[in-house]
Amino acid sequence: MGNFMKRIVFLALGLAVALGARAESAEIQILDPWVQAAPPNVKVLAAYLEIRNNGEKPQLLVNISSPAFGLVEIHRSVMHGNMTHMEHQKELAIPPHASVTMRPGGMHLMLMKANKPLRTGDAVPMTLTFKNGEKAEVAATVRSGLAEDAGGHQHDSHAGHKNH
Ligand SMILES: [Cu+2]
Repeated sequence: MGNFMKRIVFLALGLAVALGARAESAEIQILDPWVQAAPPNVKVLAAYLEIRNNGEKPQLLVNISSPAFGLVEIHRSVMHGNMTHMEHQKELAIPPHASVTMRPGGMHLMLMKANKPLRTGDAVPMTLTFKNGEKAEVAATVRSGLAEDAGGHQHDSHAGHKNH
């Protein structure tokens, strides 16, 4: 019986560790990652996503990498008169219990040095690394951003989704 109980405890501990790891990674959620479709000769693309911080502490996005691109940077589009200019940001802070939404005309991920042309519907794997060491793996879908550009209202995350 003693052995049996030990085995139960061991299983329970294993489960607790698994659940704990899952709860921790849910502190940061990446929602609706997508890449703006571009002509095949374009080597620089923009990606958008929402980063939600469910935790008690601020989170800092410090690095983004993708096997499909040589370099990924965090950019912010800012208007100078009639000209749009992009500022490179080294990191991006997400306050506790808040989210940062990247969208056309604002914050975006600049995907540079594309390894190959991307088509609408392709999935672009990306790894987002936060200062606390947490990593988020996402697959951003390549799609047209026309619906997004047309309206200035709140973005509906279900609008561009394909059901398969
Ligand atoms: Cu940019």
